[in-house]
Amino acid sequence: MANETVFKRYKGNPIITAKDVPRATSIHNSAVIPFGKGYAGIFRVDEIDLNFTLHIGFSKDGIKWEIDPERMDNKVTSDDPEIGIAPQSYDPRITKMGDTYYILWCNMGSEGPCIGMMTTKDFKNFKQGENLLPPANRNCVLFPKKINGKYAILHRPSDRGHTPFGDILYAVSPDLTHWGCHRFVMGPTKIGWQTTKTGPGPVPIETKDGWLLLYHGVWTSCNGYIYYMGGALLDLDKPWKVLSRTRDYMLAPTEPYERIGDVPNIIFPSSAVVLGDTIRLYYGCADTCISMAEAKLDQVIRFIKTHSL
Ligand code: BMA
Repeated sequence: MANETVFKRYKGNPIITAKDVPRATSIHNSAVIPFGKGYAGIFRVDEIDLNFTLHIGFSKDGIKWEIDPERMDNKVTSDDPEIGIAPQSYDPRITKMGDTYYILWCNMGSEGPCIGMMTTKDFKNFKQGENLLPPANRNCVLFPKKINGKYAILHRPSDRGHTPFGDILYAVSPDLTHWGCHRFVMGPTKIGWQTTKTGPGPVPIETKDGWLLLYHGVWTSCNGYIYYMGGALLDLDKPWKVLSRTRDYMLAPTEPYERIGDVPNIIFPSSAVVLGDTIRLYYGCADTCISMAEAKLDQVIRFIKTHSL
C-alpha cells in the first residue's frame, strides 16, 4: 500500500482555522481527547501579537469545535506562586490515566523552552506542577499507563532556536516529578525525509505489536525545514527499543493548506484518537491550521512493518 493511502485526509480539511478564535492569527499543533459524551481539546493559538497561547475547546463530534476566545491561564492554579503558564506556551499533548487528564506542553519561560505539566478532571480547573524537564526541550508526551511500575515519557531535547537536531529519548518517574533513566529511542537517519530531526507526536497507542508511535521527521531543503509524519513500533516493556520504523513517510505536506502558511511545508502530528479499528489523526498544517486524517490501525501497523528501515 502506498504511503499516502494509509492515512486518508478528511475532505473538509482544514477543520479548525484562525477564523474560529477572535484574536488568532493561526491555530495549529493541538491536543484533543474523548471527554464525556464528546471531546475536549487544548489548542495552540498564535494571537495577533504573536504570543503563542493555550485555549480550551469542546466538540460533540471531534470535527466541529467551540474554542474559548480567552487564553486558559486564569483557569490554572498551582501550590507555588512561582509556577505558572509561561507567556509563550505551545504544542500541547493530553494523556488520560484513570479519571485524570495530564497536559504536557512547551512552557517557554525566560530560561528557554521547558516541558510544563498540568492536570484536570473536568477541563474547567487545572492544576500546574513543576516543569517536567529543564530547558531546552520542547516536545514531550506521557504514555497512557505506567510501564514497569513507573510513569514514562518520550521527549526531545532541543536548543532555544529552530533546533537543527532532534533525537527522541525515553525517561521514567516514580511520581511524575522526578525524571531519569533517559534512554535513546531514535534519531535522524542518514538519508531521506528524517535526516535533520525527529520528535514524538501523539500519545503512543498500545497494540499487541508494540507501542505505536506516530512522529515527525524533518528534512532540510534549500528553502528550509520540511516536516513529514512517520510511524514506529516500540517494545511494550522496553519502549526505548525500536521494533520497526518507517523508511517511507506516512504523510507529507502536499495539500495547499499544508504547504502554504506561517511556516510552509509542515505536517505536525499531535493527537490520535482510536475509534474502533480506526485511528483519527489531528495534525497541525503549515503552522497555520488543524486538519484530520484517518487510517485503519491494522494497516498502519502493516505499513510500518513492511516499509521499515
Ligand atoms: C517546531 C515547533 C513547532 C512548529 C515547528 C515548525 O520547532 O515550534 O511548533 O510546528 O517547529 O515550525
